[in-house]
Amino acid sequence: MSSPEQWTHPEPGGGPAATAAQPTKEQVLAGLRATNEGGAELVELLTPEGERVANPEFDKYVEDIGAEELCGLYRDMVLVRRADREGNALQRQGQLGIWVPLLGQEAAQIGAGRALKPQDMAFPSYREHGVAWCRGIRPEQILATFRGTEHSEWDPAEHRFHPYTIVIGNQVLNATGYAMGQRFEGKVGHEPDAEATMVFFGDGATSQGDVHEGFVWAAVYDAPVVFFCQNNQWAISEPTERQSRLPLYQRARGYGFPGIRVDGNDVLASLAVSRWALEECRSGNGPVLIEAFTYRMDAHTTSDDPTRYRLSDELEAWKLKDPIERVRVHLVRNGMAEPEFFDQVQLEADELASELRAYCFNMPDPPAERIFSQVYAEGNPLLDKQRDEYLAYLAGFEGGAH
Ligand SMILES: Cc1ncc(C[n+]2csc(CCOP(=O)(O)OP(=O)(O)O)c2C)c(N)n1
Ligand SMILES: [Mg+2]
Repeated sequence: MSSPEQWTHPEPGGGPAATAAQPTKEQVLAGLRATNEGGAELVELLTPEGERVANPEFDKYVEDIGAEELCGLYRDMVLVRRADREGNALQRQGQLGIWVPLLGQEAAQIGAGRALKPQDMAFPSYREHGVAWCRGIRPEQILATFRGTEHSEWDPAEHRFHPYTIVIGNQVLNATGYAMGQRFEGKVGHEPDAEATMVFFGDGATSQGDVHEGFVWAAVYDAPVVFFCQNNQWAISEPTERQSRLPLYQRARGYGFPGIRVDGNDVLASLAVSRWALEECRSGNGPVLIEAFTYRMDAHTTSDDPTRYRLSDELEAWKLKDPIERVRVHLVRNGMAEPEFFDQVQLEADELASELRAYCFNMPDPPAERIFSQVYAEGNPLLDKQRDEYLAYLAGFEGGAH
């Protein structure tokens, strides 16, 4: 549906606003840009008040979403939020080394995750617990990464979901290379088996060279990759408006592929736009950049204290745009779900939380020698020596080496 013309030539009259609002004098002096408004270009199908708004371009991508399917998306979001809150609590209880909260980004992730087909490949950063859920990964399988006992507890090939990447932006290169491979191997353009790749990264990651390089390579090789940027307004303590002079999705124009901004707190819009973008890629029209405009409602990680750098009224304003609440209101107002449904989901969330806790408390400590045994595929004399020394050292303690 997209043509290069559409994206590379500005519309008469200036086209989409370069910035969502005029910066104030103070912002100009501080070098800030007003990118923190959603702007008129935002694709939204469900308002924060739970009203369904018609969208001639994107409605057709969610035609199949009736009451039952919307209830399913609601359930997904409630369950991943609950697992996320439990992960946070487990870190506070000393069970995990760190936790990276997804709070507030449920709609962006569930919409994108449910748009993926089994044959597609996904590359997450470290906050994509919602996408992991959609790829059939149990929340328990995420714990080990944050306990520091496994690099990844799932088989990336089986789930078509790469291990978490902590190095900012790096997965964009991996995903672009993977998508180039999909094209070279002829996996693009032949329905119903055509494949695409989707890669997840943050607003801050767009300042990394890896992301720029990924965009360039994907563009010149027409790689079937959807770049899914969750603009949660913050890169740790750095606000988005300090990182870009224009809304992030507009950067795509410079690379020659479509960029689109979606309300990342609207699960329906995220699903519709992601389906469109993946379809573009599977049929050979990739790549596509999606900017999901959302908000990180919790700290960057459990090691961070956001009260040091942002005001609480910002969080209060975003609470009114809560991704789960708007779906609940919509379901209730339109008689699409009975009170029993909400009770049932609540019950399921409680069960999930208690299973997650029990699993975490019973996780075995890996043997100390594994630090050495998984470095090289074959033996290494220097490492063997270090291992022997270390195990002898541990054996000197009461209880010995584990
Ligand atoms: C290459 C690299 N540089 C710096 C860091 C430290 N770091 C960890 S998270 C982060 C901010 C990322 O922000 P964003 O891309 O917006 O993602 P978010 O955490 O908001 O989801 C930084 C700078 C890192 N992990 N990797
Ligand atoms: Mg961010």
